Amino acid sequence: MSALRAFSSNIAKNAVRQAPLRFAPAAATIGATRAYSTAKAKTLKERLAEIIPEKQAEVKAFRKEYGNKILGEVSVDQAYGGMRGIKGLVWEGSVLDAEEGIRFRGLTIPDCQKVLPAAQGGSEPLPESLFWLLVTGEVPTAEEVKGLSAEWAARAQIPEFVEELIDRCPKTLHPMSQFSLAINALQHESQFAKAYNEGIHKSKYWEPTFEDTMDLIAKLPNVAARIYRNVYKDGKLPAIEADKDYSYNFSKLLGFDSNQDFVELMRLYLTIHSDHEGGNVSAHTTHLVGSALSDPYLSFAAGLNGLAGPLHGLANQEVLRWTLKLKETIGIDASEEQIKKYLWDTLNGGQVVPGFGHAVLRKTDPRYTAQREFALKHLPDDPLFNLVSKLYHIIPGVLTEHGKTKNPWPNVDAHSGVLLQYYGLTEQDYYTVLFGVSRALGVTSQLIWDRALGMPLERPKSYSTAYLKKMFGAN
Ligand code: CMX
Repeated sequence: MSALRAFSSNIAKNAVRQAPLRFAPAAATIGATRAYSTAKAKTLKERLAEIIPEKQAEVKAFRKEYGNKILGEVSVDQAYGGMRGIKGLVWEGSVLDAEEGIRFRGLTIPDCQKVLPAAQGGSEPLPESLFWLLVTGEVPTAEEVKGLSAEWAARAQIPEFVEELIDRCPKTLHPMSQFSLAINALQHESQFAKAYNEGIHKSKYWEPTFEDTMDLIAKLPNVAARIYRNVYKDGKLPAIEADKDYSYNFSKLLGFDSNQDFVELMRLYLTIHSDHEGGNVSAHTTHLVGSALSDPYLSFAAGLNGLAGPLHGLANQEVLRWTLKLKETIGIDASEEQIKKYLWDTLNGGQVVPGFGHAVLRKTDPRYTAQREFALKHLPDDPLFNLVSKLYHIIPGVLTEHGKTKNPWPNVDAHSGVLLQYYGLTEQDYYTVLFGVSRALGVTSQLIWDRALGMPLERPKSYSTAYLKKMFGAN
């Protein structure tokens, strides 16, 4: 029997998250019906193997009829201006609307909080369920998510030489550099690289890409937590628990599992930082490098290096540094006037206010709002959260008056630090590593589709200024 999986907000409202219900997000690009059976839950790979031929046929038919339609023109300013607004990428997992923010396979963050399976006793979505959604376009059942948690736990161990490599890094090497180094070293295990060397047929590329992706994601907590323990603690790590979810295990490796609220924060954090369509630096880089058929480890490591930039993921570290400096300089109870002066000093010093502005968004980032709501629920009286709230009410006005930024509203990075501080994860240089663990879910799920859809080598055209001038007859 076939079950209609049309998503509607009405269904979402009534969704029982632990029940085996299926919803197809409105914007999902995968077929609208799916055989429903009570048989044993399929693994993600089994489900994907069913979906891929349908999607390949859908894309082929779409391109046949609409392949020559025009997406847009490109101006000289856009070529010099970071390619803002140029429509030239396909990204299946999520689409970003400038006003509304991100939708994962058609679902907003509040939708995800309603319909994606949570942990027993918890209320935030499990990142495993988000990964399933990103890869398949379908809301998984609780049973399917449990299977994925178990699979990741089973694949979590990292080779000894990678442990030694991390252990040999000086504590002064930035955690993101250590992270990138370790992911490059994990490439030793790549099934895609091995299969390619052995002459795998291109129609099968997606399979070792999927295996690498699953291994990579599974191993991230052991890599990331080892860096944390080495740099900030005694270097000793506990073992992963085979029957626990990804976020619990990651929290345990970091040393924060005794606080259920922290584990819930990790589930929310790892879910909402995962994907932000394809044009942002980490996503685009991973996709670009993958287009050369570099395996998922090499591709993701390249994306991480972009995430480590202060205008991208590193901003979450910068926000906390900036906020703590403000607190130190003018006090946590500073008046609105004092805060405004501090802001103008930052702007007049030729620096950006970290955590505010966005290349695409033009409203408050819903990822900021989700974290704010978490804070209102779990730490409403925390003095630093109250300062962040105060800044939320003051900064957009000052940035608007400053008149440069196209978006004066906060982005995701403006809120994460204060939550982590509250639970005792105070080492802000480490924050981008957490972002990176989450970002792996989004960028690697796209890599699977890149290979399944036969995406070619990416190679846009460039010109020199001299050539452009000649093109338009400029002096
Ligand atoms: N503070 C001060 N000035 C800002 C600003 C901010 N928060 N945001 C933008 N501006 C300035 C830009 O630097 C630029 O100035 P110039 O014309 O002198 O070069 C001008 O406003 C126009 O920029 P824009 O078109 O609004 O923004 P961009 O698309 O160029 O850049 C971003 C977007 C995120 C890099 C920018 O808003 C910024 O630097 N924000 C602070 C850093 C930050 O929070 N980054 C994290 C983003 C989310 C993420 O990727 O994780």
